[in-house]
Amino acid sequence: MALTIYGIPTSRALRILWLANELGLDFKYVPVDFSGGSRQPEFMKLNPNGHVPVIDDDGLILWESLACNLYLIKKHGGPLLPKNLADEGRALQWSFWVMTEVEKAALSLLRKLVYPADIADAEVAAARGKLVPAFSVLNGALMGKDCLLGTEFTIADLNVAAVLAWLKIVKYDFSAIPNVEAWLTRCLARPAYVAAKATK
Ligand SMILES: N[C@@H](CCC(=O)N[C@@H](CS)C(=O)NCC(=O)O)C(=O)O
Repeated sequence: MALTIYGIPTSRALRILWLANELGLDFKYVPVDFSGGSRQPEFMKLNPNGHVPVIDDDGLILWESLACNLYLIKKHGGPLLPKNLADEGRALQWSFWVMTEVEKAALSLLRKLVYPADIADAEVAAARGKLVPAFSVLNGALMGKDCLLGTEFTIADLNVAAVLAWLKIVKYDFSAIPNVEAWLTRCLARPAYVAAKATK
């Protein structure tokens, strides 16, 4: 078995499981949770940061979920691979964008839902304040387009949608950004995503 994915579908491993399904990869799934499992000494030999996900691809150990996805798409190619260098640049841009402009704020809203006592209302307000301008950028980028790089669903869409999926869980109000809402609904209806969520 060439590829092993460590993590669980309720963690950021979901993004990698989603891509592996899109690519039709044969992989081994090792469920490591984030409430202790990722801090076990054996696992920390794979990722000294103590986080999931991790992949082991024929002996190459990688962590950082979106880096794993950018590696896997480049290795395996297929319809989700950007078609030229400019589009590859755009895919990198959107992947870094979602990590830096969206992920932390989205996680605050998700954590407020799951651990309400741990997250102050001020943090939630700050998170919402950060998301509004970021989503205005995304909504503009999706104006008149089915997908971030044009008409085809690519790794750019997968990496961004995988982060925004958390906001579906918290029932974030997307009504002011209809392009984002429609695009996200399409992305999350993909069979590979639905199957990834059910990984056992
Ligand atoms: N930037 C990293 C973040 C990894 C991360 O924080 N993973 C969480 C689960 S989604 C985790 O392992 N938390 C448990 C811990 O840090 O002990 C990535 O995208 O892979």
